[in-house]
Amino acid sequence: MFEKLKQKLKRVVERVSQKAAPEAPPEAPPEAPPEAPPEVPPKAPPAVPPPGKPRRALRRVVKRIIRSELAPEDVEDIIWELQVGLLESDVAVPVADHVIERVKAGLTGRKLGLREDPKKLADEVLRQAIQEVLTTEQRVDLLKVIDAKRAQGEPAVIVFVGINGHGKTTSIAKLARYLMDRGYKPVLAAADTFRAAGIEQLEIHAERLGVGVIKQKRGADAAAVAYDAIAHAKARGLDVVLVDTAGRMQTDVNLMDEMRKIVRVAKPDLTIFVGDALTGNDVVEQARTFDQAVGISGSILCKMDADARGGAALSITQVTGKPILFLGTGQGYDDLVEFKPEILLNALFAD
Ligand SMILES: Nc1nc2c(ncn2[C@@H]2O[C@H](COP(=O)(O)OP(=O)(O)O)[C@@H](O)[C@H]2O)c(=O)[nH]1
Ligand SMILES: [Mg+2]
Repeated sequence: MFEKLKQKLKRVVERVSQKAAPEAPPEAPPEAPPEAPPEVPPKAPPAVPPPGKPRRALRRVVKRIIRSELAPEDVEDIIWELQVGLLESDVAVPVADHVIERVKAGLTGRKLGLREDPKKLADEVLRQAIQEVLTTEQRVDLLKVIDAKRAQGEPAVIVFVGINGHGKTTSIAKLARYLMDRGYKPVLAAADTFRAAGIEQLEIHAERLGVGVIKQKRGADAAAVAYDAIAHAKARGLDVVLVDTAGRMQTDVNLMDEMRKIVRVAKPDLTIFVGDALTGNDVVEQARTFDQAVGISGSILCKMDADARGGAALSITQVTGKPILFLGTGQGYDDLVEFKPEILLNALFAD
């Protein structure tokens, strides 16, 4: 998972260690005279870090660091590499900025103790910054929500929204399995009435899982299907209604109107955005659009098994302010992982 971002972060950690290395390389040139122009201007970094230059600048600062602490301009240099790394890994600009601010604050003025390992310091500062990005004020405990409804004798209603092909139907099937494994009784609502294949796909999953599915004809009113499913769940004493919906593009006004209507009628306890991690920054924009239209409670990020860059996972929480609930890690029913920031952190910082 996240090989590229992992490599970038590793390099940043190495840079910090180099800067803070206890001995200067013997071939280090003398310190530049004060009138010499700075090689890495702090305000306007070059579009691409020139090879060689940062290294020379780095050697010069090494001496300073041995005596003192990481000065803002030294940090600036490290940060530049981190910024490029984050953006190349599809981390959204405001999120990259946030991580960078935290790393800057964490590194600037840090004095390394004699026994302190610079690698550890860099690791710790980066980890903390990323952990912050992945932590939201709002928390969602899916099972608690369902239990609370069950205590009232009502089914919990969960509506899934997101673009076609990104993993909604598959995630619903996985979640049905997850809930059944924990003793809950779900029913599926085929409210993706836009495509006949959408209904059939859900039916196939339902049959394999041994769970009920409520459907109408293709083109039927999606909100009516959700309504039927809720009535069915109440009548049968089922615990959870998982409502599949149509996708299309998030810019589609009709789609957003349809989602609003479903939400108005079904009054979901949770509205979960399902996104495809492979689409990078796009998925973040989609989550924001759905959140603005219907208000999402959190996200499921699919195809993490194939996600080489990892930016989406870092961005989506920060941009929407809503937690990631699960990660989709494959096409099987059991390929659903409860999200914890540690999962990403460990994947990113594993050796
Ligand atoms: N590798 C992988 N494929 C996934 C994952 N989630 C969904 N898919 C695949 O993505 C495709 C589209 O998924 P689907 O659930 O139909 O998306 P929907 O249109 O949003 O309902 C299917 O081929 C799924 O098997 C995942 O976590 N990993
Ligand atoms: Mg679908």
